[in-house]
Amino acid sequence: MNKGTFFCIDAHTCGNPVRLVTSGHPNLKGATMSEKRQDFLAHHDWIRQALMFEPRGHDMMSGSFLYPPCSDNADASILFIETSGCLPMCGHGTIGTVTAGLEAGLITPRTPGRLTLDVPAGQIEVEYQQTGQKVDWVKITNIPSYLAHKDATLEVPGLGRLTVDVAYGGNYYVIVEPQENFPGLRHWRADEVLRWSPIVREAARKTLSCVHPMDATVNGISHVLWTGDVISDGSNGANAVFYGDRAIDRSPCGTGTSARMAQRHAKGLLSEGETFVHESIIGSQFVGKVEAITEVGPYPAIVPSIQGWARVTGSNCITVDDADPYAYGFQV
Ligand code: PYC
Repeated sequence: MNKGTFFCIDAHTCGNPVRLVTSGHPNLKGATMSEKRQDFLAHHDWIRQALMFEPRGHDMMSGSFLYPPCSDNADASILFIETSGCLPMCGHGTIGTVTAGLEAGLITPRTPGRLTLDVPAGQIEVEYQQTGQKVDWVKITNIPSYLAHKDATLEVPGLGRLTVDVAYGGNYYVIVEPQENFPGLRHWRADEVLRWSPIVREAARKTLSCVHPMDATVNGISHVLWTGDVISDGSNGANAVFYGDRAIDRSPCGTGTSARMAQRHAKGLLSEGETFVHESIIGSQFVGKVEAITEVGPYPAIVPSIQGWARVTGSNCITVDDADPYAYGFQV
């Protein structure tokens, strides 16, 4: 039986995939995107599994659905999907969704060049530049980001002791700077990042609790951000962000860049108004900036922005049929 047919626009943001699903949206219960995210995970998660996992997707696949705004002041809402679940916020996903959505005429801004978007983590502001049909760049003013744990010690089985920070930028990140048991990003191969990241994440989850002070459904360390030497001109920092079970972000990671700016600001390494050009494992760049200082519950926080670009690579029509033993995907 055909369970669903999904039209999609495929794009990438600075190298990382974004699959904007343009049909087959489930009706989601809830007044906010946080509530709708919970409803999607409880009742419609098969759609994510079918569209993100192999054979229709792959380890790095991520995507989104556009929904009508939840708030009176917003233009639209985004639900993020990826191999690990539905992220509260995704920076590269937003840049790709806005680019593909505007170019296809699926988003109608009330003010040209600006959007207000509801996402599960809260509300974000977007600025963009469009030349003809093409979107040149997208800048997100992200939700407030903060340092949750500073200089925590982890005993990582097989690797040894690591000193790490944990910061929130829409998801919770363990941030690992070069040190005795980690020589730095450019001294490790990608397969070493893939090998150690789940072990580091598990060690961090065991000892470092993270619950968002304003929304307890946003909790738990989901990503590991390794840092190291830059390879691209103009970069102030480099990262490899691990997410899901075996993915390294090809983009510089919007929520990861926000988390790293919050970490650096809290440690006195980045000031209000300063920019921070962050590069990915492949050298692609986002321009980050500390836009303002704020608070998240008891935590001093920043309002970060991230600017990057996306390109549409094509469109496809995906069918999910129960008769296919791999209708809901698999992971190896
Ligand atoms: O850009 O925020 C991001 C992101 C999260 C996971 C992969 N990319």
